[in-house]
Amino acid sequence: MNFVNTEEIIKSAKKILIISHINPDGDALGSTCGLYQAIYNKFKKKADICALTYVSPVYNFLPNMDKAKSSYDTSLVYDLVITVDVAALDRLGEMKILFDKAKTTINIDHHKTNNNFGDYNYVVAEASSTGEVLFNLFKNSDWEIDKDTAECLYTAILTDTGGFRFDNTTEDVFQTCAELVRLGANPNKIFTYCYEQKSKNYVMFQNHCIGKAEFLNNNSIAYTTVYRRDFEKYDAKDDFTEGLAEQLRAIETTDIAFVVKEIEPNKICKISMRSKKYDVSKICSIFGGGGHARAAGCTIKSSVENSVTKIINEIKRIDNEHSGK
Ligand SMILES: [Mn+2]
Repeated sequence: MNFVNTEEIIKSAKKILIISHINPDGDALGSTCGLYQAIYNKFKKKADICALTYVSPVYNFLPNMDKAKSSYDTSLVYDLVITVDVAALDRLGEMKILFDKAKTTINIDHHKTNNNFGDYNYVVAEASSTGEVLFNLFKNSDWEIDKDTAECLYTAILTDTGGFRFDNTTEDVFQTCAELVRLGANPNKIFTYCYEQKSKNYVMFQNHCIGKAEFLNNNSIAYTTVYRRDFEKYDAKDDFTEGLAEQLRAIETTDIAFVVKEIEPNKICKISMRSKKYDVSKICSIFGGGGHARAAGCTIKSSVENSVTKIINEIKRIDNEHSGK
């Protein structure tokens, strides 16, 4: 896969926009900033980049991150809009209007469910990350990967593989990252930026939530509840709950871990669920949610207490089916 079909389009486009999904993660931002740099190096052309809505300050270290806009002019019509790490168009949020109006669109992604919504599509489901897809596109098209681009792509791959731990951590990932390090990406520096810039409040909030975890079924089910008052106490941002379910899953006896997060008291809760062997996307789909087998989520319109009861009942029901009870 290479840019043979689209190089002329990128070259001739006067106004280019690079966007990713809302609430962008490391892959989304690393890919956005890396592609910006690569297009600049190749064509001496500055694209617009836009990142909505909650953008973690953790990624401020990325080259070109200072150029990312948090708002945009809806009257603009771009010659070319390139989406990176966008599985489906609804993931663009309000930025979809700019995609819809664009003269030409290019879709670069690695989600299996991507339905090739662009005029030109570079979707590689086997790739660990959009950063890895971009790396191969740049290599195969003889585009320069300078130090800044390498740092962006390395960040994308590092974060989407969970720090080289998830099952998408392939030999290709290490080959690619070895080359990115050769090109100037500093693994320790990037790791420190991505994973060791936590605020005191974040760590204390996570400890608080883990500290009140509950355990059921011989500790095979682990869960915790997070109320609005917990958020207020630690001045917690919405993403402070990230990683809580993984911490509970990491306990040796845990089969299923979940976190119930109060969104609106007595009305709406968000649930994130993790497992070691069960397909928790099935449990979440009962409540209108979904996701992957080992990581899924849903929203329940009820109080925290009722949500916990509903989920535990479903887990027990599925557990009984498994054991033939
Ligand atoms: Mn990704």
